[in-house]
Amino acid sequence: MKLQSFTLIIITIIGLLACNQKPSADTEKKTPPNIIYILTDDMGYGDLSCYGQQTLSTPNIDKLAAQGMLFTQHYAGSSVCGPSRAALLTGKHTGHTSVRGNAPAGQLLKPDEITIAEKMKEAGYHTALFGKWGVGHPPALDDPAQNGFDYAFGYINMWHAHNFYPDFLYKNGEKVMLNNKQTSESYEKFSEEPEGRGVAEVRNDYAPDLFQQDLLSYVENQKDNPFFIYYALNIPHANNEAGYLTGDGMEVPSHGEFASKAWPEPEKGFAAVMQKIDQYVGEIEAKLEALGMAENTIIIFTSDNGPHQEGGHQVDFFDSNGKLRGAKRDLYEGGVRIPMIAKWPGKIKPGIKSEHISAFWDILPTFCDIAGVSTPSGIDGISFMPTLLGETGKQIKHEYLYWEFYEVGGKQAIRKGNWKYVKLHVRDAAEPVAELYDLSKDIGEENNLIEGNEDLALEMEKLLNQAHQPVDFISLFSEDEANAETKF
Ligand SMILES: [Ca+2]
Ligand SMILES: [Ca+2]
Repeated sequence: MKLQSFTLIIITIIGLLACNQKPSADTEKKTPPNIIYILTDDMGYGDLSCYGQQTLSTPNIDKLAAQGMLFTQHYAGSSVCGPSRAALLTGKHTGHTSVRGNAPAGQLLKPDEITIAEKMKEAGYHTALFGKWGVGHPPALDDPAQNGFDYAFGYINMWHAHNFYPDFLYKNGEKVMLNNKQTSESYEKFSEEPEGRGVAEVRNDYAPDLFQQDLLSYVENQKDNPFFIYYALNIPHANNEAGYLTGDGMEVPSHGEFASKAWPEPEKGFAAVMQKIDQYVGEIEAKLEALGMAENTIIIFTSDNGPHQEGGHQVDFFDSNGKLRGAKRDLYEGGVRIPMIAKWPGKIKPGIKSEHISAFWDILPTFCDIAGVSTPSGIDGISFMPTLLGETGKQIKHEYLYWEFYEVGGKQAIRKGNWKYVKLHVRDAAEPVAELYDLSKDIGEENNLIEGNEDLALEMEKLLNQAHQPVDFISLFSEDEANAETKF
């Protein structure tokens, strides 16, 4: 009898322990972290103070870096918007994505291509896009929904996204009118162009502010479900059309504290826009804190390509590319190496700098790992989850990174270890030129080491051929399709 009671007590205790453990295991399984991926537009490697910016300061983004991990060798998918975003969403580099450039028309994500948003949905996330879609040309008005986004508010085509005071935006494929009005001059000039492109004379609703407000209220409404936010801000990009009409494409509601600076007007605008980005990041952090969600949310902050020199802004004015060579449309480091900061409380150790070599096509498999779903086959990306968790010994490395670019004569580039191979004029009348740099000693790509390293150059040529998969709408090696150039 005594033994029976004892056994009963033991069984009860074991049962209670099991009950105690079960809910916590379930809770962990049911609440994967929210993901907020903030993609700025044309922000360079040197634009943030945590990456060495000297004139402007970005205190909120610096704080994010201090609380998380700063990547020194992260790369965009391409050196312009459309293909970079396609590489991001599909986990494939530009030798494999179905979107290779901003032009010509006829290139779009294909229905059978699996996107990050589709994988996040599979993992039970609610998925939302705020800002600029701009993937392929010409995208359908519900293209974000066709590619896995439950909610989408912003611009669909990338030329519309030049205009910071547009007449309208799109919410879930439906037009939403704003309290702005284009100038008649801009209507005349750009009426044949992709919808929404132009310059406003009546300026009330600054689109990035609308995205920010909408995002903050979305976070409040979604606080009980895991969510994936793709925040594709269209700043500090220029309104190129305003650049042509007025000489100043850096549209922003106010120059604020920079108004009295002895700087050209577009540079005051650039400074004010960078400050806005930093404030937005601070507001998102504050909102997550207020809702008690900061601990279970991973924030990644990055840019879609190198710094622009458009709308009157000069790359050198604030040294937007830092020590790197080149800018947007280059395959030199300045065109594709970009800041990336990741904060994940309790998982990523604070204040770490990682030199792991990674690229946009690694985001999809990394997010699959975070959400606990399988990674699709046939992609180029490698999850950098081990790096985030500090398990660097487990991190698989890329054999090489690859980019191809159809504008400005056509270019290809490879990064293999510390070697960078850049090939120019692959599709115009000029003779192709190949250059080789050792990034470990020459981050600014100043000393071309191709002479004397012919064997290595041959190996790189083999990799170029291996990485490039031809597509039917354009050839990388023929200049016949002259409209590969982006229209400004
Ligand atoms: Ca861009
Ligand atoms: Ca520089």
